[in-house]
Amino acid sequence: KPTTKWWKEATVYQIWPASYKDSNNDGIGDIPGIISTLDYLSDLGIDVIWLSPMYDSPQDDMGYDISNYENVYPKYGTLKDMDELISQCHSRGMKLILDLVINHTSVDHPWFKESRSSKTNPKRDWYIWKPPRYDEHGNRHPPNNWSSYFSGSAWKYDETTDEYYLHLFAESQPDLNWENDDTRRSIHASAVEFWLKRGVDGFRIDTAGMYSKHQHFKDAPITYPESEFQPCKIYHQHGPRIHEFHKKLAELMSPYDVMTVGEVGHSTREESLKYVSEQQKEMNMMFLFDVVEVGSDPADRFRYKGFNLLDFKKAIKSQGEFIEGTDAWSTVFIENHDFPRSITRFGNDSPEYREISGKALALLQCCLTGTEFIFQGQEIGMVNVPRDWKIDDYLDINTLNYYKQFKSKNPNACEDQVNDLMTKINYLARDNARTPVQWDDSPYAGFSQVKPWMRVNDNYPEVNVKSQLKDKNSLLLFWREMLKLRKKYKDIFIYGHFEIVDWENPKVFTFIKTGETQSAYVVINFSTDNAPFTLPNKDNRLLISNKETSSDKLTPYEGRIYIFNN
Ligand code: TEU
Ligand code: CA
Repeated sequence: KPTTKWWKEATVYQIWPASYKDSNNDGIGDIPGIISTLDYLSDLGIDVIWLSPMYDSPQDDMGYDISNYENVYPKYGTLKDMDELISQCHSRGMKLILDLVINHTSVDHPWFKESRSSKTNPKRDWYIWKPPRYDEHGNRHPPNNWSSYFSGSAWKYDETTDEYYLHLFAESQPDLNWENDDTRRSIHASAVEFWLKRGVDGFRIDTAGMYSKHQHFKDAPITYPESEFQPCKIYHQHGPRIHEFHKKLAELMSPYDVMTVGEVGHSTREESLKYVSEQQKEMNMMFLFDVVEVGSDPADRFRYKGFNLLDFKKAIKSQGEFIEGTDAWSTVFIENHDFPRSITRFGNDSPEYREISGKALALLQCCLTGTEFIFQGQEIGMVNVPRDWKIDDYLDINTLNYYKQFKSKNPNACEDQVNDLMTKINYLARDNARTPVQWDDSPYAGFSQVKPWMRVNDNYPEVNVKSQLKDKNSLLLFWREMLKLRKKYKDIFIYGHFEIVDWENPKVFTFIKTGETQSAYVVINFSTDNAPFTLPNKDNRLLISNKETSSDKLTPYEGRIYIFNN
């Protein structure tokens, strides 16, 4: 039986500060904007806010390129605003966790500026520098064939010292060298302890499996023969010293009552347990990508194979089940800032089914074991941007690099090919999650009174907070109710045992959650057809449904929860 902890039972809400709420009408979200909505979040049932990077940054990768851990990006506010946010959260019984981005910094961080200045600079070894490789014609090449997650080589040549530095992400995000003791000590003091002392309640730990690189820096095996550069996860994910590094981070946090959730993405059960088993004393829980990557190729986010319910069931099962019978803990999430909107991907974003499929997903998510995470706008059913948006409407460096790479490899691409590319981008780009939150139906959706930094999704007149607060049948109020039920029946929903009943059914998802004395029998129709389903073979009562029907078939996207005694 799992031990109870506040962070296991918490509902966490992720805020993407640039797009959340603009208080001073400069078109960019900010911390005072967040503060102005804390009652809204508290009414929704939120216990913890996870704030995506609000640190000082040139914003090449939306703040995941940090130039100063100990200050706030001026357009978002000041340290004083952060103190206010922390105390306003606490006075409502809510908590605040920050994004801990310590695999890399920005090129603008003073540490990197020193490091790149000369080979003898004391901070040279704080980043990962390697000499060029030359071919038989004397042409210069990167030290190995590793590809960056954001397209192209993972190495950038720097003229000043005639060497390359490693950047697993953007060129402007050099990887820190965790092998160096001073580097680690400075990361601890600047990124971790500085904020713990200011009162934050924990961290979402970015790229938590990547700090320890294999030191041989060999060429990666060929995954895509047509490409010059190759995925290199095997040489930087779960590396030799990663658990030593995490144990130290956890030790720094141990005097405080904080929660940690690591972004790990992919790992085997055995590997996962090393990070999140309680006795390992590393992280409390982690994000695995089984569910958010259903249908896509983990090595290339824009290669998509399509959604089917069986894969989805498998992903939900495997992402949650690795903790069964252990002292570890897991997470439940179907959206974040790196993935497209869940209704578009797993539900149906046509006007007819948007709301009902959103409720089906809310119902599902609130039944699953682990700490619950909701991404801003998910609670009102924000969906992907319209297909007719042009490449200029997309702003994410990941999208734009991919587009540029396509254009340079296919200079003569015909219209159909470009259309195909735009269809993939529209479906899978991170930008889909990053449009301004739709607060009301005024111009710019009540996010701001001026034109926002990023285009607002065209559907804001139909999809917004204000109208849903007034409508007792709205998705927003359904979320509120589901979050309450999740806590009321927490031994079933938060801590219970999960069992899939109908693996082979391509339309309906049926599962049982077993609690201490009662269980839930959950049926959800993931299709646009009326679908037959079976009831539990025990006395039961309907706990909740996302639709007022009582037919013996499930209507499209209808979901129901029945309760029975064990
Ligand atoms: O993402 C790291 C990560 O694991 C990537 O695979 C991520 O899925 C990315 O979207 C690849 O397309 C984290 C942050 O969540 C992401 O926003 C940052 O861009 C990245 O780190 C670099 O800091
Ligand atoms: Ca602002």
